[in-house]
Amino acid sequence: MSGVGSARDLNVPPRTQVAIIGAGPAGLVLAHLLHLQGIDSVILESHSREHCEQRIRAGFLEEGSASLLESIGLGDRLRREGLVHRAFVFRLLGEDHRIALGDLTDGRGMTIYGQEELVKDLIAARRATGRPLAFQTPVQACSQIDGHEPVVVYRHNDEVWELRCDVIAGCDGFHGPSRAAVKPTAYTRQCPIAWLGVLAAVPPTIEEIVYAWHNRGFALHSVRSPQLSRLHLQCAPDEDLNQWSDERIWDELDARLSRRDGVTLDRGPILQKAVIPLRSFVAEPMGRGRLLLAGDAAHIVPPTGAKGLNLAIADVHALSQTLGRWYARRDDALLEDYSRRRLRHVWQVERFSAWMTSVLHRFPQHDDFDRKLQVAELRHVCSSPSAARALAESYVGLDSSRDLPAEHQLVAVD
Ligand code: RFL
Ligand code: PHB
Repeated sequence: MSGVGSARDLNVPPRTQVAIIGAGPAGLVLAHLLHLQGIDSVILESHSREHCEQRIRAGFLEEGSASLLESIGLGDRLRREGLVHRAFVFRLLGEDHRIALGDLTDGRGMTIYGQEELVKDLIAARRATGRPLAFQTPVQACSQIDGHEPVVVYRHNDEVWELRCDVIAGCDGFHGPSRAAVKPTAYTRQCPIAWLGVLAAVPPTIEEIVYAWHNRGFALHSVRSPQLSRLHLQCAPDEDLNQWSDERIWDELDARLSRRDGVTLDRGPILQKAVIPLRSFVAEPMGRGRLLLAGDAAHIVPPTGAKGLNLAIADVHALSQTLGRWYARRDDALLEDYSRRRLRHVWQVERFSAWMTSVLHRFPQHDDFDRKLQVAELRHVCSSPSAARALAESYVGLDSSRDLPAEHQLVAVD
């Protein structure tokens, strides 16, 4: 059966103030920020709760993201269990160069807390509010976004339903349907490389986060908890995972992360492995009419800079402020300003993520000259205090363009 109305067994009403598509970090944090302002919302998510809570992805939170979560009552477990790192290492031809983030900034660092753990906290917080969060309700289309009452069409149990609202928040990730309704200009850069990402049940051998430049390709040593290591190897975008036994993965990590003193990694069971594409993407504008995009639905950064989750949180922080003002004044120009306000920061983060990606990886088109330039660039940022400071500021998220009011931002002149 198809119908206009609501899927009652899900507790989804036929109308709400803000219809949020996607229960990833963007959708869930936005819902909580709106709840605190007394704004009603419905979250529609295509997957099951278990699927959302088990998806291994990001894990690095900037201080700005962690303190926002804390300030809205979502930071208890994060502060208790998160691991704070105030430095990282560039391993260059087996030689370590430490970037002391804390000393180079105002004491800042990154909090390591698995995105899947954050999503569990966010879902529990949403449930506690009693407001609707519906799983297994894939959205098929967004319509009437240029009018006063846009409509979200979704499926549940082979039935099609409609949800009417004031505003739609497209928080449905890179592959979701909301961006198509906006019809933005897409700025894209597809990298000819990817990462083989691994989660291993072994305490991290190295205490610090290590980014290794190596002739065999890039490798990253990271952590998720005192018992879990997170490791990445540069690979081909069409890499066949069947060719990568656990032993081959550990051997390759040892080869690329090798130190002059010959210390190797402690090995343990590999719990999960996946090929992660490296791409850069920005949709401009980040919305149209009554449909606004946030998080991966609007932009993608290659994972090298650890920024995707932080951008998603910064977007929805700005979006919740925009919606708060819009409900007070009902001026649609405020909705248009959201995109202008965010894009300057988004492009700064794209710049930083593309830079990290370009200096650390071995690209198919690179010749020896390019490789020598990469080494020179890395030596420069490790030895010049001002270059190191600029890198540290971008890494911890002190971009000057973050949250500038729209009137202070550069707008392209046609
Ligand atoms: P998400 O997390 O993709 O959530 C979107 C949600 O929308 C749902 N959805 C739909 N729901 C209803 N109807 C539809 N038709 C729908 N289509 C999709 C999806 O099921 C999903 O639940 O996007 P969001 O919320 O914008 O969050 C973005 C982050 O997930 C992402 O940027 C980060 O994970 C990126 N990233 C990292 N970011 C960091 O800041 N630090 C890191 O260390 C970091 N490491 C990573 C990463 C991403 C990785 N990926 C994508 C493989 C490591 C990895 C491995
Ligand atoms: C990760 O732990 O997955 C990770 C860490 C640092 C990065 C990117 C990814 O820069």
